[in-house]
Amino acid sequence: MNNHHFDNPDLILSHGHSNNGVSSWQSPSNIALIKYWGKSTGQIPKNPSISMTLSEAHTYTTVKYQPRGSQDEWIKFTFEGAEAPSFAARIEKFLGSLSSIFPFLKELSLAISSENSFPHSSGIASSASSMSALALCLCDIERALFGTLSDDSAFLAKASFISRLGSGSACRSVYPHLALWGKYGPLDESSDYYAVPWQGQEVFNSFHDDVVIVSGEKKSVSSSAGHALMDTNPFAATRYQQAQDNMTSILECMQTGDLMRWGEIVEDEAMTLHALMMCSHPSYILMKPGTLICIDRIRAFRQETGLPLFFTLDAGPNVHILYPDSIADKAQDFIKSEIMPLAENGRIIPDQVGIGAKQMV
Ligand code: 2P0
Repeated sequence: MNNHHFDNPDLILSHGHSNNGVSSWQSPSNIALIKYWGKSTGQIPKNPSISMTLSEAHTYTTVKYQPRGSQDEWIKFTFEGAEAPSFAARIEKFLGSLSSIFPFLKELSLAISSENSFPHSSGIASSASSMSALALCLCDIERALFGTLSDDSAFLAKASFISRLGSGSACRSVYPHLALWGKYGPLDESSDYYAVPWQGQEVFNSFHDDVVIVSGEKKSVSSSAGHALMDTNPFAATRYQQAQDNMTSILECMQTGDLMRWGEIVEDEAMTLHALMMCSHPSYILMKPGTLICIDRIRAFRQETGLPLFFTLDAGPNVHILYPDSIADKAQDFIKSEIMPLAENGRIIPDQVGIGAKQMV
């Protein structure tokens, strides 16, 4: 298994067929519990990661395709109803890079439209949901035109592989509940090239993730730049080993349902991610003062109540509050009274673990 595994020169359209069609997919965002931070060329992760698939935060993408005439544009892209040249350029580059995997793309003209369920400038990353939605449409078009990928797990593995090439974390978005990406020795089916589904105790299938928007500003250092800074981080080797060890522990917790130990690992991963940013060269900080106050209040609440309510962080200042559905009432009372005042414009986006991507047309 390598990067060329999905290359297929046979996927060329025969002339005389109409080959018009449409594919629409909704694909969610995901939140990493064990973080992907550091990669080699070709979006190969330096360590395995595992995430919860969300449901409310998603991208809805439609791709209409038809045979391309000599005068036709290759790709027309609209985001939320308007032309979006910076996204269009990224998508065109991405699709151009897939010519050996989907040779038929050269023969088609594509009208791609995309929208997000979550507000723009909310600080919620959209590359995972948008790249996975597009990848699912492309695999679906292959399936419609060539009758390939009829097996659901082969379809999702290829969609995950293509998503990864668009944005690493996107490869985890296609599966329900939990997805593991990156070679993890004890799990034979794990791969650096695509994510695989993972099933824990039932409690993890309905976990809440309320996202506290501490700041919706564009962040000062992109994730791509952040990954690159791991190459010179003096703690990199220790970090990659820690991720392996944390993976072993968290999978155990998800098999036994040990929520308290689970939360300790999740918070350790969030803190490590941001500590790695702070000790990069050059150093940078993505947390804001409000991030730290949220963390303090979450830990105090847990200490006082003994309830399993935890935080994690993405590569940004916003705080993801994680708790099982069984304590939703108490958790939400706490969030409303103690956390809401720290959110920008009181904005907290409630989300919950979901069932993964869905075909719409
Ligand atoms: C993750 N993040 O595991 C980690 C933790 C953010 C914090 O992967 O360069 O947009 O497209 O592969 O996936 C964000 O980086 O980076 C990310 P690329 P991506 O979710």
